[in-house]
Formats: sequence, C-alpha cells, structure tokens
Amino acid sequence: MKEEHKSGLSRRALLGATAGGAALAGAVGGGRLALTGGAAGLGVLASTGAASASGEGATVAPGQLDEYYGFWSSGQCGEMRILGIPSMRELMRVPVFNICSATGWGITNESKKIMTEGLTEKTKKYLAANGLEVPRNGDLHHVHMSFTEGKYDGRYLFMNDKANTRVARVRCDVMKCDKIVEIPNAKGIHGLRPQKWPRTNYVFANGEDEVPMVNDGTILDKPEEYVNFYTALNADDMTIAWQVMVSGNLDNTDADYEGKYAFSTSYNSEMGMTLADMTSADMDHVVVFNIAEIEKGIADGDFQELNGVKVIDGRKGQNKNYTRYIPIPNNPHGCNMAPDKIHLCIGGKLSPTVSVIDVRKLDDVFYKDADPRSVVVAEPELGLGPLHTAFDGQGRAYTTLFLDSQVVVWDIEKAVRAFAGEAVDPIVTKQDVHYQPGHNSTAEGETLDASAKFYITMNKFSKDRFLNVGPLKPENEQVFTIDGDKLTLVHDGPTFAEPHDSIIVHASKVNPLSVWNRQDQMWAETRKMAEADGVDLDDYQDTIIRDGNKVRVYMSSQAPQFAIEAFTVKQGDEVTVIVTNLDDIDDLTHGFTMGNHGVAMEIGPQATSSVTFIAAQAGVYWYYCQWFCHALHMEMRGRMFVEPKAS
Ligand code: RUQ
Ligand code: CUA
Ligand code: CA
Repeated sequence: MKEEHKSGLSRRALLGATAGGAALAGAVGGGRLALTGGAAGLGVLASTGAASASGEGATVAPGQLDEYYGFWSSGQCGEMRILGIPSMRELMRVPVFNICSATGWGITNESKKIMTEGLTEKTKKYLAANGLEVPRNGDLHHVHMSFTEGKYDGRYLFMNDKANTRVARVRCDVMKCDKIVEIPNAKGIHGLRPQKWPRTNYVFANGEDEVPMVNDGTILDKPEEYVNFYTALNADDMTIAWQVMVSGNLDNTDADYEGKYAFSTSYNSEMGMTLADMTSADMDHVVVFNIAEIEKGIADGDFQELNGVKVIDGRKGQNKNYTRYIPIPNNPHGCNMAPDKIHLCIGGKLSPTVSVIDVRKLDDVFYKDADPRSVVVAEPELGLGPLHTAFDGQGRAYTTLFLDSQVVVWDIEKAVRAFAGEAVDPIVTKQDVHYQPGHNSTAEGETLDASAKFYITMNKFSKDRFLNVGPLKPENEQVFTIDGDKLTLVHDGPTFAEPHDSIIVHASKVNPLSVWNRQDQMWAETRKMAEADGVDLDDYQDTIIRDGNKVRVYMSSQAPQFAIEAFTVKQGDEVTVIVTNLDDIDDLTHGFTMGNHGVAMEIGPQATSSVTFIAAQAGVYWYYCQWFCHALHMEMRGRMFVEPKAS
C-alpha cells in the first residue's frame, strides 16, 4: 500500500516536472480526491517532486486504495460514515440511529428488532403513543473502535446517540449495526469511549443532562435533586454493567492505558439550569472513575438498583474510593488520553488552556489524600476556545481552537517543563483552519499506534468556502499532512451535517466480508419464522404461506429476477416478504421495493431480509429491485395483486 503511494507520487511528480501543471491537474484533480485544496497544493507537489515534498503521501490516484479507513460520526444525521483516508472519499454510509431509504434500515423486520429490543419500557410507550415503530432520529457524535492492548482490533465500532440516550455497536465484519441499547436513568449520552486496556471489556458513556434520580414526574423544577450518571456497558454483549451517580454533568470521556481509570469532563459543576449559571464558576472539574474500586463496590453490594441497573454513589463527599473530582478551569470539553500512557489532556473551552493530568499521580489522590490539583502537571495557554486534542505518537499534541479558527501544535514535555518554571515555549506552530474546528484526528492518534502522518480537522463552518447552496451551508473538513513542524493543507471539502468526530484506522486492521455468511445472526429470527413455516432458507424454496390474514412470501432473487414474479393477497392482509439473495458474487446487491407502500430494503449477496406491511388498498402494485444489479435490472420486478375485500 505504502509502496504504491510512493511510486504513484513520484510518477506524477515527474509528470509535473516534464509535462507541466495542466497534465498533473488532470491526473489528480478529480472530485473529492486529495489535493483539491487548489492550485497551491498542486504547485507544491509539481515544483518539488522530491521524496520529501510537503503533502507527500496525500495523493490517492483513481483506482488506488487508501492506506487508512476513517470512521465518521454524522451528528444529527444519526448514521456512521466510512471514508478513505487520506483521499477523504466517502465510501459508505451505515445507518444506525436513522431510518434509511436506501437500505431499509428502520423498515425491515431485522433492523426494527435491533432498533427496538434495547429500548426501555418508557420509550416503547412513547413510540406507541406517537404511532412510531422506531425512534425517528439520532444524534451520533462519537465513533470509536474496540481495543486490544491499547490498539484498534477491528472487531466493533461503538457510538452514542445524544438525542435518545442510546449506545450502538457496529460489526466490522459486515459494517452493519447489530445492537442498540437505550441507557436507563441517564439522559443525553454524549461522550463515549471504549476501555483501551487490557481490551475493551467496557464501553464508557457519559450522561450529559441532569434529571431527578427517579424521573417519574414527582420531582420537576428542583435542580438540587437532579443527578447525572456515568455508564459502563459490557462491550461483548452490550448489557449495562454498572452506573455511577456523579455531581455535575458529564461531557466527554476517555480511559487510560492501564485499565485503572476512566475520566469525564464536566462543564456544569455548578448544576446550573441556565447559561449564566452553567458558566458562573471559574473552575469546573474532571471526574476520575476508579474502575477496580467500582467493581469491588458492586461485588460488595454497595449499590442501589435503579431501573434494573446497579448504581454506585460517586457523588462529591461520598468518602469512598469510587471517584475523585479534579478542579479544572472553565467549562472544559475535550478529554484525550495521550499515547505516552501518561498525559490526559483536557480542553479548557472558556479557558485558553489545556490542563494536562499525569495519570500516574492519581493513586496518591485516591489513597494518600493528595490535593486533587497536584495531578495537573501542565496548563499551557494555547489560544481561544481549546476543544479537542489529537496526538502523533511523537510527544506532540494538536489542539483545536474553536474561537481562533486554528489548530495549535504543542510539545507535551515542554509544557510540563514550563509549568515547573522553566523558560521554554511549548508551542510548535499554529495553523489556520476554515472555520471553527471542533474535533480533530490523527492516524490512530487515540491508540498506541499513533502516527505523525495526517491531521484532520472537522470544522463547524464553511462560510464562504464553497458555492452558496442556500441558507443552510455545509460544514468543512480539511486534511493536512504533518511535515515536521509544518502542516500542509492537502484537502478541503464540504460535508453534510455534521462532521462531528472521526477515527483513522489502518486498512490492515479492518477486514470486512464481501459476501454474507448464510448463517448470519442478522436474520436469525427470520430463520426461525421460516422453520416454523417449513421453509428451509438454505435449500431455497419459493413459497407463499397463508396463515389467516397473514401472508408470508418467501422468494429468492438472482440477477436479474425475483423467483416469484406475481403473488396475490387480500385487501387488509398483513404481508411479510422475505427475500434471499442467492447471488454469491462481490458487489451484487439486490433490493426489494414495494411500490406505493413505503417499503424498501437492501439484500446483500447471500443475505436474507424481510419486511412486513399491510396491503390496505386493492389493486395491482409493482415491486422492483432498487439496487442496480444487471443489464436487465429494470426488468427485475413483479406484481402484487391485492384482491378487494368482499363487502
Ligand atoms: S463533542 S466539538 Cu459532541 Cu464530540 Cu466536541
Ligand atoms: Cu436486482 Cu437490481
Ligand atoms: Ca461551568
């Protein structure tokens, strides 16, 4: 992969030197490929051609593969996105908390089960009262991969939904969501991180919004009785392991490289209910969670059970070793553990500082009564609005400055020395970004494989940077190569709501299938239904089962034909169509769309998918395949006859 990059680059650089910039632009200038940063970026590459050119390694020619996967959140779109890095080509959208017209996520029986089985009874009631089958929206902020010994292991991706207080998991073998769990007690799951060491046994999830401990309407506007919850999920089965009740709210979270501690920022230590109150104190805090002590507390029975969850009291003043509160200025936000395994970086947001916590000193705070602030070993003043920090594995930190519209690159060790009184400047460089950056990413920067290759900034505003598309503007993402002390812009491109956060994972660690395994658990329930109907989904028979006013249509599909090209039901029947794609070839996905019924689904090679609807109106309805699969794809269709109800 890397070799291809190098040879590709020198060939194009040579082209640039001999045939001129126009040929070069033609070779690499297409679409969202890298080097769309404009003439300046191309100029740099064309004029040097040397192996050490700025921006080297950023070009991925048409037909070449990226070296890294990028897994992206999409904020209020509720889906996960997969990009190729460094090209920033969008490779896939994986529906998770959203309803998807293309794939039928939220429409098929299989996806509806995943979207509803982990909901609380309260939420099921709200859905029923609103005539909904699944929650309609999600707000997916943070995607993180499972770890083994501090490195990405390619098994799962975990993500939060702030809007409906959920956590989801995506299987990396098929890149489909397989679990969605609503978190009881907490409200507004925001920060989310997997445990890094020894492996991801827990997924940590922050409740951002304060509510009464028993939120049944007995207590309303009495903030003094509100609490917040920190949640640990068991990553392997997505059950809830435990919760810790805390003082103040929770924003972002991360875990250490020893499996001992997890951390959360709180911008509302005041427990204020208005903006003025939430920003009134000079200091808020980071909560440190002592995992072994919490596990011991649970084992010893020192918990209360709340909506089926074991809840430990970790509020201030509980005088136990579950939590400690480290004072941090002023409405802190980002929470990022450096791959040096030592330094935790907390973005000050309203304070121009990043507070650096030495996690080796935490034992003293828990067990020797040391001053909580004694763990802060640096607090460099970096600029206005520091939010999130990324790392390059070489001792440098990259912090986004929201208000300054910059990234600041700084040296962690120098910041520690400066804090101790030495006259050193930790700041390496500042680079303008466009505009107002939130999160940022480096290649595997939150892992022990962090590298100094790319720097990605996810900016909240594009302003004047693209053609005007009306009052709603896209956001903007930029990619820089890291060239020693310098950052070189190599990509600048719009994204739809919202480039919230991303992780960059080396392609060697992600190995998805191209064809589904027929025995996949995704359609286990459908398989049970088929068995009960005497239909063997592995020795496919195309069958129509009538069961009172329920009709089940089992059909296979093979390009370019549905095995059943017409079936008849009665008006008012509940119809379930179960389609199995018998094609066994890469990239041969079929679809099933039932015209005028709001029904559509994707059926990947060797997959089974099913959908249920009421045939409410008599008449002839065409169904068709909506994934282009064959020269005769248009002909891949059939009819449903709905006989009028005898009146
Ligand atoms: S938070 S812009 Cu939702 Cu990730 Cu910091
Ligand atoms: Cu099958 Cu299009
Ligand atoms: Ca505050």
